[in-house]
Amino acid sequence: MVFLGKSIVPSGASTGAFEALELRDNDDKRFGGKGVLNAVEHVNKKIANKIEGMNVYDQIHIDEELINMAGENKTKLGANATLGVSIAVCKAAAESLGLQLYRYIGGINAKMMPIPMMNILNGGKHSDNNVNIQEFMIMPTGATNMKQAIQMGAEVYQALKKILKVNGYATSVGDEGGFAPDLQNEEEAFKYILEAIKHAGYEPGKDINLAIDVAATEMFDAAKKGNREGYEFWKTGEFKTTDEMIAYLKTLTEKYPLISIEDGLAEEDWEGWKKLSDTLKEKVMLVGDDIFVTNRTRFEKGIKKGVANTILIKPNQIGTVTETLDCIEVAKQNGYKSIISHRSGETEDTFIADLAVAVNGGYIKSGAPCRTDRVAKYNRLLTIESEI
Ligand code: 2PG
Ligand code: MG
Repeated sequence: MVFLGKSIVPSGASTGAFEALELRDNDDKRFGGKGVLNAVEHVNKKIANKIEGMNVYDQIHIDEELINMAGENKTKLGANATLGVSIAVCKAAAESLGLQLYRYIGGINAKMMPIPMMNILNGGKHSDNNVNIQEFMIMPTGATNMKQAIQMGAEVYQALKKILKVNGYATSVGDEGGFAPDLQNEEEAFKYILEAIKHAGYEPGKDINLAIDVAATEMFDAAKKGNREGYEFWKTGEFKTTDEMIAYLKTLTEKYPLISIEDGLAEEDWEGWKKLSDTLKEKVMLVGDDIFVTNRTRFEKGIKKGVANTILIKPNQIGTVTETLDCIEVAKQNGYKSIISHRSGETEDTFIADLAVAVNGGYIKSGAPCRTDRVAKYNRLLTIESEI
């Protein structure tokens, strides 16, 4: 019998400098240089030659071959090539056993539905508006199950649409399906989201909490372009030093029911991250995305330094299922939380939904309850919930 495993890999707009290489052709005549013929050829030739005939259940050794062949940062093959194969192997294995993917990966202990972190207002690199913070998310922490969580999220999302409209703002959406209006400032985003929560009949801070992804590496890079070291809110021009950023983020946690801050500082601002962690680690989830890039070595460095308390898990930042699972394992062993995450450039592939349940991860970030690429993951979670 032949069993098929198929996967599609995502791509990010605000990528960390330390992510594994996403191989693009850079041929200006095709897709503006974004073509992936070379990566596809690596899958069909080099990788196929190597792994054909290997045991599909031996994910670790197949991934080991991919890691060895791809070299440092997966530059020889592209992490898009290796991840596509790695996930396809995993899916084919599950399929051949007649098991759902989450059950194959997680075994009999896969049982915990993650809390969705729904990005309902987009800024930063994910939109062309004037909002500097990249993501404003709602977390339906008061929901007792996924069905209720999705309902709460969708109701708040629709309420936010009405409120923005009434206030004369655009309700077109950004990369992750959240609204992308031009606002007076970031605080207005919080204000309207809180209004939307109440309008939908929920209590902020009780039924629903807030999370942000500052994506501060983008701000750090913007400041650097102007020969300054610190953080430039590049869409509106304000500048903050690391200490000022920490103070700013602290203020936000005092003013709003904010329970999670991702990338509050830049990917190489380790000292700043340490200070930020000492200031807020006990109070909120401090999520490392660009600083850790789902890379065990960088993550372990952070753990040693006492940086952050949560890791964002994006399989395509590292390029194999095994390395992704390793990071989640390291997080568990060190008392860090994991958030399984999509990318701003997503597809209909729902691997991350199964992964989140398989590892009892606790959290998933998959955008707004809008646009099929985002909703597909939430729908998959609803299906999984009905099974378990
Ligand atoms: C992030 C992600 C996903 P991107 O920064 O966390 O929300 O965005 O894929 O653009 O890196
Ligand atoms: Mg991020």
